[in-house]
Amino acid sequence: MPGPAIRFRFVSVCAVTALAAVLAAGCGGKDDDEDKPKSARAKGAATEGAAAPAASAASAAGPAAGAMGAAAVTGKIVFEGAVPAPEKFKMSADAFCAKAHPGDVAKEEIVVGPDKGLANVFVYVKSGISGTYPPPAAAAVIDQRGCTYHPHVFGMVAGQSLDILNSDDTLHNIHSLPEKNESFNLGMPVKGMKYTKKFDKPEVMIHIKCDVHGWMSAYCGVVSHPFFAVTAADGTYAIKDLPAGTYTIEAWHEKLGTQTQQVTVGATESKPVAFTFKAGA
Ligand SMILES: [Cu+2]
Repeated sequence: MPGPAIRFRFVSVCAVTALAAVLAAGCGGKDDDEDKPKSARAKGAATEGAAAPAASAASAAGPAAGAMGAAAVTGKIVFEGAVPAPEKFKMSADAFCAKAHPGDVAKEEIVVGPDKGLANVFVYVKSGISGTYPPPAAAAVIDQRGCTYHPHVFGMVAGQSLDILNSDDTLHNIHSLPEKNESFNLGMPVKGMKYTKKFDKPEVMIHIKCDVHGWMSAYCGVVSHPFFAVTAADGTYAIKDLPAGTYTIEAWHEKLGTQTQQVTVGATESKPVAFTFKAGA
């Protein structure tokens, strides 16, 4: 597919964004995803779900479409040691937010559930995946609701749409702070507003914040394939539909850093990979 048409559309989007938003940081006309030709992505879409013989199909046309499989990596991530008391704050700076949360609010950072399960850990296959995976048609969603982000930590496939909602009757200004992707900075003054954005390149993690409410914070992991998960309140996660292979699994936590482990799974195997995080480690 020709590059110029894509670039023209990209520049137009930036121009519209600049008019609509306070600032369009990063709209500098960078080339759009040069290493993943559209033809390869289209090919991936056509064969997604099939047990494709990935490696042998690689040719001058580009990398082969990635296969979906029936293996899984699952586990529980725990916090070891005394759980630090969460920092507390008040939302009194904004009447709407204060009404939604009249008392002290605990910062959503180190969230430990029953049996020491650590929530909000982004777990993904860091290496070992071959082939290309087109982004899913369905958008990921982040909602500004009750003056917090829902979800607080989430994952996306590069190129997937992100629907940004404001469910609050107050102004939010959602501001992404990527290093490899285009930034956005969008004022959303009206309840029910929606923007749709994309991150085109893999990047773990992208911080998202609100310029109006300093306590609002979220993190988005963008990967080149669909093999990621976020731990639930009890610290458990599951990465499913993996092809057989040997993988490096990385677990990321916003305050506790990252850890990696290697795992090998057969075609229909499900293997546990557990991580333990400690404060100050
Ligand atoms: Cu806000």
